[in-house]
Amino acid sequence: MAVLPAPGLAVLVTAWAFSTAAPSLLAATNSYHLAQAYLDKYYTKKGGQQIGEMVSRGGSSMVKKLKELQAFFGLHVTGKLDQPTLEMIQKPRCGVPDVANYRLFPGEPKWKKNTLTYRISKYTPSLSAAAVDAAVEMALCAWSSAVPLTFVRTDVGEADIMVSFETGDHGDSYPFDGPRGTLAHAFAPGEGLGGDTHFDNAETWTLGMNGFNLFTVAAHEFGHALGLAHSTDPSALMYPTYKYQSPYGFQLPKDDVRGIQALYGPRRTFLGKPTVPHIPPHGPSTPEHCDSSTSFDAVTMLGKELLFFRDRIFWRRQVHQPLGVRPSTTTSSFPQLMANVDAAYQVAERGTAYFFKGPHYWVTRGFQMQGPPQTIYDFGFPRSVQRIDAALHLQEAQRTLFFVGDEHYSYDEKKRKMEKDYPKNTEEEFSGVNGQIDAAVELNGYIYFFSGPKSFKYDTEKEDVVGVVKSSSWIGC
Ligand code: TQI
Ligand code: CA
Ligand code: ZN
Ligand code: ZN
Repeated sequence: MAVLPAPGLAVLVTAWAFSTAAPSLLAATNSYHLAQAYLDKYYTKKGGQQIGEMVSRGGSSMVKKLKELQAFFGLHVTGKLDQPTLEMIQKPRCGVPDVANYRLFPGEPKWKKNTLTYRISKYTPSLSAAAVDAAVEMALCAWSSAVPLTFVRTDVGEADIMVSFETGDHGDSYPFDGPRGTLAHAFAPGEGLGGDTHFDNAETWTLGMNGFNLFTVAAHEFGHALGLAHSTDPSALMYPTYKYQSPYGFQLPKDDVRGIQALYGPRRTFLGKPTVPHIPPHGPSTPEHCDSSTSFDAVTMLGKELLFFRDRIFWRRQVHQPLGVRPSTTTSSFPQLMANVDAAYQVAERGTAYFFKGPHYWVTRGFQMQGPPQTIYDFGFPRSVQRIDAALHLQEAQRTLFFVGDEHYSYDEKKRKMEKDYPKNTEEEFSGVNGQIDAAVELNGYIYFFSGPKSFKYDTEKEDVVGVVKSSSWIGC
C-alpha cells in the first residue's frame, strides 16, 4: 500500500513565494525579481489562500525548498536558482495546452473495481453532519462524472474510502498539526488505509469562502484517494495550492479529467446523459425494475424530459417518446443528494427545479445544483411537516401543490407564499384519487398521480380520474 502524505511538497512550492529572506540563494537581483514575478503570477491566486501563507513560519532551509521545487518540476535537483530553473520560470506555462501535467503515484496504484464504498465515520464541530455529507458527496461526484466509478455510501463497517475528521496524532503516523499547515491527507488506492481520507479537525471547515472550503479540499484529497498525485498545471484541482472552488456547477478541470481517465477510462454517461446509446446489460429488459409493484418516490419534468425517481435510481424519458422504449437508468452521475428524494417539481418558466428530501430542498437548473440545501420551512410549512410526499406544479395556475399524508398545501409561486385555507383533504379535492400520493406531475393538461403501483390520470376539467395504469408502464415495462 502506498502511503502518500509527504506533507512537505504541497507546502514548500508556495512557501517560497512568501519568503523575503535569503536573497543570497538567488543568483542576481534581476533573477530574484523574475522569480518573484513568476511566483506572484502562478502561485498567487486571487481569492484563494495559499498553502505558503499557512506555513510560512520557518523550518526547512531555502535550499531544501528549492530542491523540492526542482524535483516537483522534474528538473535537476541542485538547490540553486540555476539556468534550467530560471528557464522553467520563464517558460510560458499556459501556452502549452496539450501537455499532460497530472501525475500518478509510483506504481500507478488504482482501484480494481468500479463501485467503491465510502463512509464518513467521524464528523467535525465546524459543520453540521448534513453539510459534511453534502460536501463529501459533491466532491466524489466531481470525479465520478468523468470516469466509470460509482460511490456508494455506507454507515457501517469498513468502507473502501473511510472519511474522518481527526485531531493531532490519530494513529497513522501522519499526525495533524493544529490550525493551518496540513489540512488533510489521503492514502492512495489499496487495502486497509488505502483510499482513507483524513481532515484536520483543528481547521475551520466551511461551505463558503472563509476558512477552508470542505468541498475544495475533499475534491483534492479524493483525487489522491483515487490515484492522482499533484499536477503541475496551475488550473488543476490537483495543483498543490489551495484555491476556493464552488461545488455548484463545478467542472473538473481538463488536466484532472485527463489524469483520472488515464487510470479508469472515460465514463459512458455524464450528468445522466449517455455519451453513447444505452445498452441494457441483460437483454431488452431489466426485470427487477419492472415488476408490477414498481412505485416512484418522485416524478418531475426536468427541461424537456420526464424523470422518475425511486431509491437511488432514476429513469428519464422524453415526454413524446412512445411507451415501450426503455429509458436509461443511472445511479451515479446524478448527485447522490438526489437519492431517495421525496418529491420534485419544475417551474419551466424559471428554468428551475426543486427537489425535496426530509426537511430540506435543493434548487437545480437542469442537473446543476444552484446552492446549498435549504429548509422546507422557507415555503411556510408548519413544523409538524417533516417531509413531503409529492409536489405538483400547475403551470397555468402558477401554484404548486404539496402532498403530505392525506392532505395537500397550495403554494403561490407568483407571490412565493403558501395559500391560506390549506391544507385540504386530497381525496375530497381530487375525487377518484385514493391512497397516499407518492408523486405527481402535470402533463399535457392532465395531472398524473402516482400512488404505489398505480398511476391515475386526472382530468382537471371533468374533475375526475379518467384512467388508471400501472406505474411501471411509465418506464417502459
Ligand atoms: N495536504 C497534502 C495534500 O493533500 C498532503 C500531501 C503533501 C500530499 N504532499 C503530498 C498528498 C503528495 C499526496 C501526495 O496535498 S495539505 C491542498 C492544496 C492540502 C493541500 O493539507 O497540504 C489541498 C490539502 F495544496 F492543494 F491546496 C488539500 Cl486542496
Ligand atoms: Ca492543520
Ligand atoms: Zn491520517
Ligand atoms: Zn495534495
